[in-house]
Amino acid sequence: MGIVNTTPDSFSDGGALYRNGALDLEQAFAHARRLCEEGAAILDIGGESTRPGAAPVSLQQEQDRVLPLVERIAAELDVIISVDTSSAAVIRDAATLGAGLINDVRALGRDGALEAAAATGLPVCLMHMQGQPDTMQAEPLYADVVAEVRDFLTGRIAACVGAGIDRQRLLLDPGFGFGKTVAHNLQLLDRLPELALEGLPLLVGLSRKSLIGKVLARDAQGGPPQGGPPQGGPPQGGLPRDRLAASLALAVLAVERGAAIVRAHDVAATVDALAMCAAMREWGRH
Ligand code: YH5
Repeated sequence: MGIVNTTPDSFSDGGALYRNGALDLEQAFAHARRLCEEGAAILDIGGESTRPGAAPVSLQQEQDRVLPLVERIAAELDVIISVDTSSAAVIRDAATLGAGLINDVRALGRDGALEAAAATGLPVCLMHMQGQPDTMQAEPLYADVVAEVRDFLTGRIAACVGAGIDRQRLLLDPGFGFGKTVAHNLQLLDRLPELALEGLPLLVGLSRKSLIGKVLARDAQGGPPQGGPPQGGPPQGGLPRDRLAASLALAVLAVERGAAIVRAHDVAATVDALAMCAAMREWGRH
């Protein structure tokens, strides 16, 4: 799953898709096409920044960013379109325009989202998050992170099924970096197989995330990093573009533990890494 982030504050690649403060549809589409050429089977289109400390966007802004791009990709590229949204209106409109998957970091928890998703008949990725994006990294706290994520996902599966969404249409995601310390993230990754509830496919998003910067200790002070990125300053733990090698390591570790879908910025490199995982899996069958 290749990431097409359309938010101007995304320090990973979103900013590059902007011209004169407005999303450049041509640039965004060119980026999407490149990710397809690099081997993405799914493109994840997001218009709300959910990185730690991010400010909320208006519905109108999100619609303006996401919907034209969904329409254009559906018309021109042979790829599954995932829409990274929590909004009922965006879920409905994106489905009408050709989206094939709903990816919600709030697991359809917002008003009307459950009903909107059910009405589309599309598959849904349910992700765990503790808290809200603006404050979630302040003080993540769990008695048992794996048990809490599992209980949350169990509850959201029940809510989806209750709203008429087919069980077999659900995907699960532990939500790496969403209200989690490095230790929480590593424990979730290590025990990923325990999260494949009811045998549902697991999606993981680890690409370029802050846990990498923290583990690699590329912060300016060289000391053990604390908290989230300073407001307006460079992200803690080195530039996200320096996180490719570590992102690939995490993708391989996740697939080894059963992840079915890897959400990634660097599609070509990730496809190569996962091709080696696939070759090893084939070998093991003989
Ligand atoms: C995810 O894990 N993540 S948006 C912070 C970064 C780098 C990247 C500090 N949407 C997920 O990609 N959807 C996002 O560096 C997602 N799973 C699913 N299903 C955050 C993101 C990012 C944040």
